[in-house]
Amino acid sequence: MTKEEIIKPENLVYKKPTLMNDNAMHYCPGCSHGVVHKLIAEVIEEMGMEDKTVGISPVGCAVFAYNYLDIDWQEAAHGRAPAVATAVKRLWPDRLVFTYQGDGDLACIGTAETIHALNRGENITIIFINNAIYGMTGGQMAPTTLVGMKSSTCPYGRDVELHGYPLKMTEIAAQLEGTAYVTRQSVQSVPAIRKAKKAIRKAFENSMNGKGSNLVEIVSTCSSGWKMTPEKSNKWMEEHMFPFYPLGDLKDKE
Ligand SMILES: Cc1ncc(C[n+]2csc(CCOP(=O)(O)OP(=O)(O)O)c2C)c(N)n1
Ligand code: SF4
Repeated sequence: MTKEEIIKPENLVYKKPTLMNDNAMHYCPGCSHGVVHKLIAEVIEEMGMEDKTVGISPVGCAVFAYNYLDIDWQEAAHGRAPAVATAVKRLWPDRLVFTYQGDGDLACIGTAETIHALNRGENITIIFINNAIYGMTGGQMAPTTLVGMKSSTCPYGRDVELHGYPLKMTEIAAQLEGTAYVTRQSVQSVPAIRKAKKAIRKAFENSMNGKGSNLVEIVSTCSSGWKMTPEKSNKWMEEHMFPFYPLGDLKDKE
């Protein structure tokens, strides 16, 4: 096929979501953030919510999410995204409101905001990128760091005696009365990416249908923080993260 034939609209099988602009992403090669951004853009477009979506961006590597997706954004202070999302959704009930947060943002400094927004049943979606480390600030231990996993602040591995156990925020969320849909997904393979997209769509639809709070955890890699190649990171995640953070729906009120 010639290049001209390939770019004919009838031969097009894939294109970048129109909501994703041409800004070059600052994420490291192999980082899960870029894939999840794309899924969010696709779902918003498919729902026809391009002009009615407000994303609440975090502090962490995804702090610049607003540079890549052409929707309305509000930046929140570290961990406070669910509180900001609560205000935005209550003021604008017709908007699709979601937060986008890493595990340091959501499960450490923002634990209280996360639990209370979910428990209140705010009609929002929380997208939770769990790469088990503080990516942006140099790979420090996070609440979700696995037992034995090395980080810059636990170079001999997380030790339960010293650092306690990893926090399973998604399991906690599933116990809360206010949550409608709670799921754990990943984006390391094409089938996983498809499932994650379906989960985001369901969560966004619930948010618009007044069903309550929704949490979509994406078990992710951080090749820079983990000091591994992107390929090895994916394998390591499958071998070590998935047994502790098993994938699948934890709660679906339907
Ligand atoms: C109030 C406050 N405390 C601490 C920081 C420093 N800080 C910036 S990003 C970050 C951790 C981010 O980790 P995570 O949420 O897991 O996201 P990732 O970078 O891994 O995507 C920290 C502690 C800050 N910016 N503001
Ligand atoms: S440091 Fe980790 S989370 Fe941050 S962009 Fe790089 S791979 Fe992604």
